[in-house]
Amino acid sequence: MKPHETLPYTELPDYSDADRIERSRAFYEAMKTRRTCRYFADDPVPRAVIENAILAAGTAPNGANHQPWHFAVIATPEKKKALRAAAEEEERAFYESKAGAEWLEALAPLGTDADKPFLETAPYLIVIFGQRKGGMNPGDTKQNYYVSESVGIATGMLITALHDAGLATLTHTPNPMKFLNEVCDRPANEKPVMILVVGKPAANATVPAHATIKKPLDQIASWL
Ligand code: IYR
Repeated sequence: MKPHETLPYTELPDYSDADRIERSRAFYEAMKTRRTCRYFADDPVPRAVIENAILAAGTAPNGANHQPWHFAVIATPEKKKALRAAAEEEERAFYESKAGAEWLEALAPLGTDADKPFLETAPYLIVIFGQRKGGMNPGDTKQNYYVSESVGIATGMLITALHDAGLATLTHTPNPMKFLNEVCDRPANEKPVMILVVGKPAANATVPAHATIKKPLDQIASWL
């Protein structure tokens, strides 16, 4: 390593091997209950939960620690309505022509269509942007690196934090998403990556059976 300013590594708990196995098993059990949700209750959720989850997402590993992300939290009925109208317009074009037969066939077991009522029902829509430029400090115009990887990891951590707080999420990606810059008042050099719909599931919420089938370990991992 080259000389650089350092601090001691974070103190991690010195678990026994048995504890590590048990904790990792319990964490898997907890994560296994996460489901993408398309039916939300309109119950309010404290803003502090969202703030803490975003802070957790902001600890994600990322390119050169430039932290190339922005989380625009939409919580007002007016903004949700505007976002829904714009998203549904894109979705209608997608389902009517852009998707194509193969894509529509892949989506059939999920039952999705262009109607997105949850965009107005759920208490929060977190619009996640990747910043191509920005560096670490406000006003910086430095190049950012590995933006999609960094934002993808942060989004995974955000979803995990919200699941841990007992909230349901939906990763929603209308296509194209450029309209989100205007709705969220973000500069043109930021790229909308996805909308994370957040809230409690509706009392009668269902999930597609298709989505509950997960690949077994021997299909997703190899040991060399
Ligand atoms: N964005 C559309 C279509 C869609 C695409 C995929 I790939 C999905 O896994 C789910 C939906 C929509 O939200 O309906």
